[in-house]
Amino acid sequence: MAGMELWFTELQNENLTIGLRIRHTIHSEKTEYQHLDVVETVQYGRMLVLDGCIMTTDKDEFVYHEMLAHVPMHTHPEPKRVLVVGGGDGGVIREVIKHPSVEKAVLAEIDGRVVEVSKQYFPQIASGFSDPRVEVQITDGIKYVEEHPNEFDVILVDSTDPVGPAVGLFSKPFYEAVHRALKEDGVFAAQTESPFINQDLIRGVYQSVRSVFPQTHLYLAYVPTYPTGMWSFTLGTKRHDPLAVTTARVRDTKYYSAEVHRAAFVLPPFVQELLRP
Ligand code: SPD
Repeated sequence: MAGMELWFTELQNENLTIGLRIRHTIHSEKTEYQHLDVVETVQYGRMLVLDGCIMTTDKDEFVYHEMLAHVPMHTHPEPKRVLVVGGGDGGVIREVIKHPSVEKAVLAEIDGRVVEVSKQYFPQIASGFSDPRVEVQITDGIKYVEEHPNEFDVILVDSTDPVGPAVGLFSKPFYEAVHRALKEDGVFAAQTESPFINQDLIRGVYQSVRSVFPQTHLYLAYVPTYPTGMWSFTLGTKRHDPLAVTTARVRDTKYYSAEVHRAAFVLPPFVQELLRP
């Protein structure tokens, strides 16, 4: 109909939405675990949506994927074996394998349809899946972590929001299992939502990770299509100090740099306040 506009609306909480004008729906299905949609937006290109929540878009995906991958990867001096829990679209794995030291990168994703749909509709995000160092395991990430003690240099958790299948990925028993799955100088990082609307979650995750790892840090990045735009990541490390990073080993990035790495740990007072015990 002439003049008709289509809009996608994500209900971010009961008082807040984000709306994007869309051209059309490209793909829609109900997988074993969730509703999965791919839509073409006017502003951000193709967008992957799981259970009504924006996961990634062609135009801003680099911010989140680079920051979840490169901050912990640079914190480790020579990451060889890396595990990504979740992240079925492949964006984090694509960044991980930019590090020449990586010998093996495992993706443990519960929903195989996310991997397949991403390969089909987001080829530049999923490009890492064809790298021979990458192994995709369609499995429960929690179980995978529990069954692989002392195996990884870096573990990254690219989860959906903390509802449904992702709830266990925000729990202390999971962080204890991650600690066991890491080698003696391992580094862990997870996406931990927005400091504006997920304060209790950030507080809880930070204190849990802090009770498991000798060093815990929160860092921030700015993702336009995520609720409020300000996004947090929580990093736990057994030995290496993320604040000691002075040079970027990977240069093929659009958001990450050594300067951005250090600046990401500078927290506004209201975020520092969330981390007080
Ligand atoms: N509210 C959005 C949180 C999404 C975090 N994971 C996104 C997956 C992208 N690889």
